[in-house]
Amino acid sequence: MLHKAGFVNIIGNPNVGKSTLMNAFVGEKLSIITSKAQTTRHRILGIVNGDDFQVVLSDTPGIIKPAYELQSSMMGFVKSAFEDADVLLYMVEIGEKALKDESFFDKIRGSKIPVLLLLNKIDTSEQEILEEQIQYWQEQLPSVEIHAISALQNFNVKGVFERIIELLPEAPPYYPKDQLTDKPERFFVNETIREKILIHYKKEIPYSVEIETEEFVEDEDIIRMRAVIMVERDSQKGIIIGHKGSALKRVGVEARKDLEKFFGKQVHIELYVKVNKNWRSDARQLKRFGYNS
Ligand SMILES: Nc1nc2c(ncn2[C@@H]2O[C@H](COP(=O)(O)OP(=O)(O)OP(=O)(O)O)[C@@H](O)[C@H]2O)c(=O)[nH]1
Ligand SMILES: [Mg+2]
Repeated sequence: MLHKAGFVNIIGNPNVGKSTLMNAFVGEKLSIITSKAQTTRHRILGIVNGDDFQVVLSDTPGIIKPAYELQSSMMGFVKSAFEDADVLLYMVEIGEKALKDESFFDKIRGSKIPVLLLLNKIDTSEQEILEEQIQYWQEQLPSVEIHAISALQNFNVKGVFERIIELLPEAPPYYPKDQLTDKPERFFVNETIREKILIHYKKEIPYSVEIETEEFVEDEDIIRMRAVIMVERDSQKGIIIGHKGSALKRVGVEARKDLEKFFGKQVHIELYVKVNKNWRSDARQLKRFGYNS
C-alpha cells in the first residue's frame, strides 16, 4: 500500500490562530490558546495518523523581532520549522498585511516546497472583504495556494487537510502510529498552568513567567503534581499569589480541571511561586527549560 508522510509546519504572525488550527487537526488540546500574542513559545508536534498516511504537524511561536534571549530562542523554533517542512502552512488573519519580519516573508515568497496560505478567521468577515483579501494575497504571493478557513468554527479545516495529504511525499511513518506528540506529560502541565496565567494576569506578568513541573506521580486513580511558577522579580511574586492566595488558587483550580480532562484522571496539583531573576535572558536556564532549537 502507498504510504504518505511528512512534516507540515504552521507559521505566521502572533495570535492569528496557529494553535487553534493545530488542535483542530489533531482533535486534542495539545497547544494552549489565548487572545494574547506570544502564547506559544515552543515548537509542538501534533501527529495525525491514518492507515496510509502520517501528518506530523508543527505548531510554532508567532513571528516577532526578538528583544530578549527567550524570544530569540522562540524564533529559532520558527527557523527550524522552515528547514524541515514538506508543506508549509502560512497563516494570516483577515485584515492582516504581510509578516512583520521581512526576511521570513522573503523565505515564503521564495519557498521551493509547497506553501498553503491559510486566511483564517473568515467567520469575522463579510464576503466582500474576504474577496478583497484573497486578491491582495494573490498579488503578494502569486505562487502560493490560498485557502479561506475558520480554525475556531472548523470551517474548511477538513478541506485543507485533504489537500495536505495530496501534497505529501511517499514515505514511511516518522513516528510510531500511536504517538500523538513529541512532548512529555510534564510539558502539558506547564503549558496548562501558563495558559491560566496568560488569561488572568496583565501586562508583563505572563511574559515573565516560566513553569516547571517538579513532581508528576501517577497512581491508579489519581495523578499528583507539584509545579513551581517562576517570576523574574520579587514584586511579581505577590501579584501572582494575590490577596490571601486567592489569585494563585484560581490558577490551580482552573488548571486542575483542564488537566483532569487531558489525562482522563483525577488530578491533585500543588503550586508555589519562586523568584528566578532574569531567567528569560539567561541562556543556561533557557536550555534547561527546553528552549533550545
Ligand atoms: N473569530 C475567530 N477567532 C479565532 C479563530 N482562530 C483562532 N481564533 C482566536 O484567536 C486567538 C489566538 O488564537 P491562537 O490559536 O492562540 O493563535 P496563535 O497564532 O497560536 O498565537 P501565538 O501562539 O500567540 O502566536 C484566540 O483568541 C482564538 O480563539 C477563528 O477562526 N475565528
Ligand atoms: Mg499559538
